[in-house]
Amino acid sequence: MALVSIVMGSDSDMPVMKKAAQVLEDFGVEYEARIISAHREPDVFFNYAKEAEARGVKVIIAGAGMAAHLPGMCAALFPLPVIGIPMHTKSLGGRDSLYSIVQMPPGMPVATVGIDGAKNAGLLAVRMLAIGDPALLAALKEFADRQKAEVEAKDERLQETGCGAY
Ligand code: RP5
Repeated sequence: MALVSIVMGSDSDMPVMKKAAQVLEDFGVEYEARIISAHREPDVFFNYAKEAEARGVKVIIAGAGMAAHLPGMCAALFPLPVIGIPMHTKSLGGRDSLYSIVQMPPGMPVATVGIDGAKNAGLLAVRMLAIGDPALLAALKEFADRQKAEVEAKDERLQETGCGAY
């Protein structure tokens, strides 16, 4: 049963969105991935978002670009957390997507990550699920320890080689 639903407005969003999927796979979190456009197929979108809770979904990760209404409309129809990912765009550099997603009206929250921030969206979903899952919480702590070790290793290398090696 999918605990997280990843939804995107277009297959053109996939190169970014698959980074969220990768995080969920790394943590062993079951997920589903869908391409559903709130604008181009509103009826399909409505049914998807309305039925997600009954299917057992706990968190929706929604990515969209331009006039990016998909995450906000997910929040309107799905009562549990929605994480929005603004896609980078050619015309406005993703500011259009960011502003569309982040400026939700009071009472209807979307947890918005940075432009193309799919990795953080995946990690935020894992953190939400870890509230009630001690094994997932332990895995998150191990992940943080590994990240720390990677930075320390980079600094050690810098101390050995100096800046010229970069
Ligand atoms: C949005 O419009 C999608 O999320 C995508 O980021 C953007 C462009 O879609 P395509 O024209 O590439 O299908 O709905």
